[in-house]
Amino acid sequence: RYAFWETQPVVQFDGAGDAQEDGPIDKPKTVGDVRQEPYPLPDSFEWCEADVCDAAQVREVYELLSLNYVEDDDAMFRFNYSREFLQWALQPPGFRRDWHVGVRVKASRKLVAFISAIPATVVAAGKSLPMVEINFLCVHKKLRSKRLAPVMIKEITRRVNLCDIWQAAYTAGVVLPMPVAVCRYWHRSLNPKKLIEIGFSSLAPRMTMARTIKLYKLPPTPATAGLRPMRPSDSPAVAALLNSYLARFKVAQHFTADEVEHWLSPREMVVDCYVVEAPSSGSASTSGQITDVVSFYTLPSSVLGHPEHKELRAAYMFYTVPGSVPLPQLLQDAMVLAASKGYDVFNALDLMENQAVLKDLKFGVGDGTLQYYLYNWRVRGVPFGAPDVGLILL
Ligand code: YNC
Ligand code: MG
Repeated sequence: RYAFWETQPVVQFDGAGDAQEDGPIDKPKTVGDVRQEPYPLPDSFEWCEADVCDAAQVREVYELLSLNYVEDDDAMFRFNYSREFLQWALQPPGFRRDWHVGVRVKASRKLVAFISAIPATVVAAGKSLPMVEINFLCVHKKLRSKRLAPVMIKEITRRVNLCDIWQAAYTAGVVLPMPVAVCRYWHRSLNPKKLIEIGFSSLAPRMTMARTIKLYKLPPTPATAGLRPMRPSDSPAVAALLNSYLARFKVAQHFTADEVEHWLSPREMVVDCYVVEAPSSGSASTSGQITDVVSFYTLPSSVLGHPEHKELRAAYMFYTVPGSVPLPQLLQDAMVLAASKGYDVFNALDLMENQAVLKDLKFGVGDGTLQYYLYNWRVRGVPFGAPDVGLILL
């Protein structure tokens, strides 16, 4: 039973409406129909906006998340998004500060909960829609199971609806009504010794540490000739390449050149992006034809209660388009670059074309699944398979 989710415009598990056309689940509304006042919070709490440009405020969000956000099932690791990462993740083109919603304790001013929305164009089964992506929903551990999350979800929905946006995409490790797709994380050891020491992985039967280290050893430099960091001036060419690639998936994001510049221009310890540029006779200041893109983002986890190791340094595969180079080589090059920068593990979902190549690249499947959801949009034929997904949320 889902006391809250059964009241929301999402596809329910009972299968009602299976035969209907793709489209909104709620009856059409206008901005004028939207409630003007914020939803009420329990008496001792109040809403706030988090200005993540402000060093003190982004630190508050950082601290809330670093102590209370997503952990693995055994509570050994907890995501530790950096402040620079949060500033990047929350401020793409068209972001709104009133979509960075916090809850404070009135008396102490302490930030105890957070939820965010950012604008994005999402294409679902051929229909392109202005949506938001919801992320970083977090309630302080001491305030769990008090039904604060449903109020926060209703409040952010209200604020998004006031901007005439009626659909959203989100992912979660929990199963809710009703996934449009289910993906799995795969993990590729870069520093197997540390991963075994912190209990992230274990020594395989009949394997020694020395043999394990040798098994995962990568070449010192990428194999792809001409692979170079993406530059902001590549954004229009990368956007064209990326959008034409993403068009083959049933659920995908669509990017403007400005969005590509934001999401893929390299940022130290936040996002790395490399491109292959076809040799051209043009001048050096303008980019020629971009044929391939590979990117990853940086999301460390805190190692909980380990005497020696405090942090697991993880790279997560981000938008990647194979062109002149096959996907396995591009991915391997990304891993080579990540290994040389000191990451411990390279993670990838089994979405897009990854499923077919992960095993050969020595990835192992993780436990748990990542569910993809759409709010107020029905799509026939769901759940889609992971290879139908061309959307990566942070
Ligand atoms: C979750 N992750 O089922 P029912 S992912 C959505 N996403 O409702 P309470 C969730 N709903 O079953 P707690 C959820 N987890 O009665 C739980 N729920 O229908 C549902 N964890 O609320 C749950 N971050 O406040 C139940 O639970 C109801 O105190 C119970 O708070 C939940 O960011 C939470 O995993 C997750 O901080 C905040 O456990 C808390 O437990 C926590 O009593 C650790 O809530 C961190 C964590 C979630 C990461 C994420 C995506 C969130 C998507 C939210 C949905 C957006 C809908 C679209 C809105 C815009 C629409 C437009 C236009
Ligand atoms: Mg609660």
